[in-house]
Parts: sequence; C-alpha cells; structure tokens
Amino acid sequence: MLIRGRDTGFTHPHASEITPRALYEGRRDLLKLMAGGVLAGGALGNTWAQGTARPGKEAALPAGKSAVAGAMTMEKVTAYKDAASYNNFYEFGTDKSDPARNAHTLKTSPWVVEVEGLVKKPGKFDLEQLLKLSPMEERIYRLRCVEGWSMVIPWEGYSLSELIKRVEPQGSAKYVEFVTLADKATMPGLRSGVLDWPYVEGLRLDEAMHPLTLLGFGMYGEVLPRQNGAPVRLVVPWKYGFKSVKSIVKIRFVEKEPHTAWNKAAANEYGFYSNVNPDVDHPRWSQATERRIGEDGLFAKKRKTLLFNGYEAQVGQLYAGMDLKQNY
Ligand SMILES: Nc1nc2c(c(=O)[nH]1)N[C@H]1C(S)=C(S)[C@@H](COP(=O)(O)O)O[C@H]1N2
Ligand SMILES: [Mo]
Repeated sequence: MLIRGRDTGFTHPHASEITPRALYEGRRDLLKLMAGGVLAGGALGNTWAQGTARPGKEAALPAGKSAVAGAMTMEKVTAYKDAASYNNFYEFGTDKSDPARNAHTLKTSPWVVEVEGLVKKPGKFDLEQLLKLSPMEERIYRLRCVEGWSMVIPWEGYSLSELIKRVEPQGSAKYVEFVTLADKATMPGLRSGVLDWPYVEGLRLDEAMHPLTLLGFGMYGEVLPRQNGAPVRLVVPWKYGFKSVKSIVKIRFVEKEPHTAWNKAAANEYGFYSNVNPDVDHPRWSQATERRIGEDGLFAKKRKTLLFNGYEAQVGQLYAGMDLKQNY
C-alpha cells in the first residue's frame, strides 16, 4: 500500500512493508525510485528465497514474477554476501574482492544510457525512464563464469527486447554493442592495461531480442550494488559471465560483429559467442565442470556444466546449424 507522506510530499511505502534499515540507509535512492513511479504498487514480498528477508543493503526494487519461460530455477539461491563480494568488474581491479572494496566510488546518479547507430529512434534514456519502460520482473538465473565457477542469482529487470522494440532497429542492424562507463576518476582499474577500455560486449540482434536476455537493475529484491554493475547491466544467462556487461552507458546497433573487450585481449580464448559449452574447452582449462559459489567446502562436488548453461530448450534454436566449436 502506498501512502502520501505528510511532511515530505513524497509517496512512500507504508513503514510496515519495508525493513527499517533500508528505510534510512537507502532512503534517498528509494525516494528517487518512487518519484519515478517504479515502486508504486510493487509487491515487497519477494519469492526468491521463500520468505527470507531481502538483504537490506540497497534500496528496495520489488518485482513481479516473470512469465518468461526459463526465467526461474528451483536451485538454491547463492547467498547475497557471496554474490555481492565475489565479483569480476575489472574497472575496479582484477582480484575477485576488488570490486566490493573499490566500487563505492562509482557515481550511479545521474545515469544516462545512449542508444545509437542503426535505429529509427535513437535517443538518451535516463535511469528513471529506463526503470519505467516495462514492468520489473524477478528472474532467478545461473551466472557461469569462464573461470569455472557459478552462482544462482535472483535478478530484477525486464527483457532487453522491450527497449529494442522501442528504438526500432533498421533492417541493416545485425548486432548490438554494449559499452560500460570508462571514468578514470572513479574507476581505478582503468590504470591497468589488462583490457582496452571501455569494456565492450556484443550480441547478435536475435540473441539480444531473446526474451531471456535481461536488462538488469536489481538483485535480491534491491537495486544492484555497485560491484554488480549498478545501475544497469545485462544478464545473458546462457553465455559466460563476461558477456553480461555492467554499468552500461551506450547501446549501439551495428551491421558488423562488434570487437569485444575480451576478444581483443585474447581472441583464441574468448570468442564472440561464448555460449556456455562443456564440450568446448578454454585453451588453458576445461569447461566441463563448475564450482558453485557457497558450496566450496573440502567435500563439495563439482557440478557438470550444462550446454547453454542449462537453457538449451530456450536458446538452442538460435544456433541451429552452427558449428559451436568454430563459433566458440
Ligand atoms: N564492465 C564490466 N562488465 C563485466 C565484467 C567486467 O570486468 N567489466 N566482468 C564480467 C565477468 S567476467 C563476469 S563473470 C560477470 C560477473 O558478474 P557479477 O560480479 O555480478 O557476478 O560480470 C561481467 N561483466
Ligand atoms: Mo567471468
């Protein structure tokens, strides 16, 4: 239920519907989201952890259950503390613990995503516009890193196709390129030459239009923590994690396959497609098994990696007739 605050003039959720901690810690973000109409009518009781309270670290970002086939899993959700502290976000350092330690400098507001290239309606979308573009859905996806670990994360967002339809790609648009912010002042990792900044990723247009491709704004019922790619990122559940580009500032529609950051860094190790595939090894290690973060005790078994990260029924037809060893 929404009530109108007497002293502030802002509409805010009834106090009983939100954890007190989030109310004051995330208050400014929360008010902004509500001013943008995002939280209006949202159900704060999330389903992702069967009644478990949300972490209360960031502003609430409630979402309805997704109707997209394959967007849910019965697997155990990774603990928030693991998902928010074991990260790759090279703009903040190459160690897994660097992003959580360093990303506090990332300024996520104001935030504008520029959509350009081969579209009939190019334009700039600020975060509030993006948040309002489509209803917020909750999706529980596996994220599988090329380094052999995986997590199960409840994401909040909506299909990227909602934005793509809005900007009307031209017939000549065959690929979509995504560009991360590259700000030397706030991203210490940019001093290293490990990647050619800005971080660039790409999808074929039909992959980008696939309903499972998520434009993500939150996780665990809250807005994304900075280290996970706030305020807006991609989540492409059937591809290796590096395709899920964080903190996006530009989306460009192009004719030719984009030159992606990891492909430029090591083309023989990171192909354009990077579909999760247990039969195609990374040149330096196997991709047949994975370690689920949170299960890494002495006796924890490695899991067998599934083709397309287990999303074969949903996305297999995108690659019909393609040699997946050639197009790795
Ligand atoms: N801009 C940017 N996006 C990025 C990365 C990065 O270094 N920079 N790392 C990628 C990799 S390798 C992985 S596995 C996922 C990890 O996402 P998570 O930290 O939210 O779990 O983010 C991807 N997106
Ligand atoms: Mo990764």
